[in-house]
Amino acid sequence: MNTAPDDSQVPSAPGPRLVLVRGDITEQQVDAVVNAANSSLLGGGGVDGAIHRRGGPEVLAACRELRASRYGRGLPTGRAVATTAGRLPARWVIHTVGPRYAQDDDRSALLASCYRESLRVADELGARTVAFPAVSAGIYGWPMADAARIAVATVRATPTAVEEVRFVLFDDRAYEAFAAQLP
Ligand code: AR6
Repeated sequence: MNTAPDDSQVPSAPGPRLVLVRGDITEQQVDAVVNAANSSLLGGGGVDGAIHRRGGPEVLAACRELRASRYGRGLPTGRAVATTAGRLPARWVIHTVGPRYAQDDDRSALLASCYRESLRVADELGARTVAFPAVSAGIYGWPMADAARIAVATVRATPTAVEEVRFVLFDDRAYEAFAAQLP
């Protein structure tokens, strides 16, 4: 009799529960909130501006420290790094730098990397609940339907101990684009 283990019977990790919320990411009570940052880590508009405004000076101070210690040339596109969440109702902010959309250059691997790297950092922190915005789909111009497809597919394909991934969508258009990716 063949007693070799049957891979098909090894229970595989179920992966995080995917939740959609229409709202403001700075109001989410989660372990980690992901920021759609830029390489400078020094703030900007959109989600980045809202996170720094609501998180307060502690977040900026932590970002400046990262610039001084590890990212003098800026955080590369597709990477992620964590700081305190300051006054946000979360424990950490995970800053990731999405690619700018370019019609003549396929940068989707970099956008996927933002989600994968953010989950890797979340795992290092021990975060169990993580809120993501639609990275790159605002000021960086990524078409929303494609941004949603990459976000959901990448989170589904990434092994992680995170139990809940919450996509926090600011408007109906974003919410519907993400909803179209879920059963
Ligand atoms: N909560 C949830 N989603 C939001 C919020 C919020 N408070 N505010 C905006 N959105 P963006 P990007 C949505 O522009 O495209 C900054 O200047 C927004 O409607 O924040 O990655 C950085 O410093 C859109 O659907 O991020 C960079 O320079 C999505 O979040 C650059 O913008 C992402 O929009 C990054 O651009």
